[in-house]
Amino acid sequence: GYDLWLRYPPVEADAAADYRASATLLVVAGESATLGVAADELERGLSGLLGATPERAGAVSRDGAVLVGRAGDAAVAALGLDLSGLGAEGYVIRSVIMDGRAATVIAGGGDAGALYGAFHFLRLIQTRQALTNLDIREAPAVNLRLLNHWDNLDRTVERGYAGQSLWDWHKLPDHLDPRYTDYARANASIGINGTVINNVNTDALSLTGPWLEKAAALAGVFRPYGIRVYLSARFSAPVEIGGLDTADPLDPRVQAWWRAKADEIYALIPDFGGFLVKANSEGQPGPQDYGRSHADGANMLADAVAPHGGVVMWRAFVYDDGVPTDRAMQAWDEFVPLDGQFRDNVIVQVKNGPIDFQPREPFHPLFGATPETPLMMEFQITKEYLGFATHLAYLGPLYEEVLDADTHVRGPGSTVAEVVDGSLFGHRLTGMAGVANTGSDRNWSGSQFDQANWYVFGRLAWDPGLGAEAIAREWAAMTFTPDPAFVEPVTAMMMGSREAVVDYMTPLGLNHLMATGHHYGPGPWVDDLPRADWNPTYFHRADAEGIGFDRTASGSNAVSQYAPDATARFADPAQIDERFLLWFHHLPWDHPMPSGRPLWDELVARYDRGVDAVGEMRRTWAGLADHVDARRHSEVADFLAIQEDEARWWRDSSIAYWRSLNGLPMPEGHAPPA
Ligand code: GCW
Repeated sequence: GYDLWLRYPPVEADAAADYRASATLLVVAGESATLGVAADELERGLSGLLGATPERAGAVSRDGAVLVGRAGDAAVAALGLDLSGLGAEGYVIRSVIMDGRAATVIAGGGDAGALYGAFHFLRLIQTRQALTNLDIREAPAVNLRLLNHWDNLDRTVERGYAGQSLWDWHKLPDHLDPRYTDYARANASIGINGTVINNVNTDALSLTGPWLEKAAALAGVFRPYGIRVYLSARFSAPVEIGGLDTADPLDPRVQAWWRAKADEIYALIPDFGGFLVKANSEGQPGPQDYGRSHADGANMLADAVAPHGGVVMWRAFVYDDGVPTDRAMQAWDEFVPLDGQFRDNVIVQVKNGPIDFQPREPFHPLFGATPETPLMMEFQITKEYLGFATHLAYLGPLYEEVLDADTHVRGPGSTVAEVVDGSLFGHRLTGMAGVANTGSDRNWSGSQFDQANWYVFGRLAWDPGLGAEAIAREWAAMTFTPDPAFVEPVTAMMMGSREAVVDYMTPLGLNHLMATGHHYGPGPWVDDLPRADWNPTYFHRADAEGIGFDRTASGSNAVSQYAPDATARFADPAQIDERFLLWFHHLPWDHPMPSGRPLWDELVARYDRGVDAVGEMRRTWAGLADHVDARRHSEVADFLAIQEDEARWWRDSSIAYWRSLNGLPMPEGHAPPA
């Protein structure tokens, strides 16, 4: 699994000849570190796929040349292609005639575009598409396409299920593990252009000289791949490492300290991206400790990095059990009043849903609620609440569901994707972050199929319109084999996998029912945690009469944080999409469902459906053994067996717990759980 989707095994003999005819020569139109790695990747990919390394040449001297370059390179400019509006990261791939010879040109607006184009060209072969009559034009939908690593300085990874941190801090900066280069290649291949290398629950030490040198060494490896390094910043660093007695953002000494710190960082890392900040959330320090607002805190850091072109990504994941309202409401309550108060180089980073990376949540009500403030999406790639690395859950449908959700803020069709790509309110600073699932495991992600979640995050950040299914198909073809006899059933299996997890863990809008702390396995009965808003009982509110969290006007009224049309839809149990039912409503156990069944029977049916779906996944995978090497096949098969056992564990223990409250018999025809 080490090679991810960049395996480049030989294409079938009958197809290879045609491909070879379209890749006889490799012509690099200019010189730069990035063009160098683009050419190396083309050479590596083409020689693997086609069994013949294309000759490198200075000019298109025969049919079938591949020319890679940037808009400004003479050989590219001479073609007179329309390369306007590509930006540095966009590219075109065109079949052209040069000096009477057939060639393919990969032309980037700038360096990164050329590299992305090279990966796209290889992907065409990896997914067995024709190389004739190419007319491809691509540019990314959002500017900041980042991984967020929750990696600690001791190499543990918060919510990481794939071994230790990739960053071997102890040996940095003197030893550069070749894996850093492979990490950069993988990210560049899916358009990721930045990485926040340290945890948002951060240690101020990461901003001290020795650690900055380590960060600079990583930045040096990533730079040719178009990837910038960012750091999580601890708000109280001026006190902890700066010798000040305050971190008050309005104190001139604090402001000066951060400006000097930014200067120090930029001297080491000239293209440093900026800071990510978790403040006044789950015990982290922040501006509110000094009676200041999130805007005061963010702006102070923004002013420090602005002279260098840096940004501040300020997280909106805030909640506090001292606040009497519903936990789902707090971010909106704190940030909407600050709309318009942030500097131009601040972007507020919002989790996809209002609670915390659950198997299913409605979209976060902040999306669309801050016309003056750009918001970036934060998805979780690592599966904290979806069974870690042992449960197979392809997250493409989750990401797509959120991006396609309609906020209704500017009438129907005002999707979350349009908030995030800046088009709804005309923002130029845009972004999407994914909490990484990478680690030192040989297969990077802790399981073969979790690689797909890294992949789909990058692809959707590049183009939210690509579609989770098309991306699954692409990934399966590249990672295993393009044989449709494999790709089709695996794609279907992947596409249903997240819904299976929802069904056996948290059906019908239930959420946050996982066991304490680690969040693995069921714990809906837990009600004795030190903070009320951590208890599963806080979230499901089940009793003898009914189940669900009333977030309508008769309850917390969190539903009012959405735009009126969305609110109307969510607030009415007859109109609401039943996938969100118990998120917004507390209903009697006999509430009639669209299926005609009472709620209790429907709930049990969903648990069953989830367990059955995992059984079906096991059977599908077992039937595909001939298409996959034994090592990867058996690893996936083992994990699916674990998943099936644990899906039953979730179902049976959840049903037993609900019955202890409602005293209801099992629905007709259903045996009591084991
Ligand atoms: O999902 C929760 C996790 C914490 C995490 C926090 C956050 C980094 O359980 O481990 O801390 O969210 O996103 O800040």
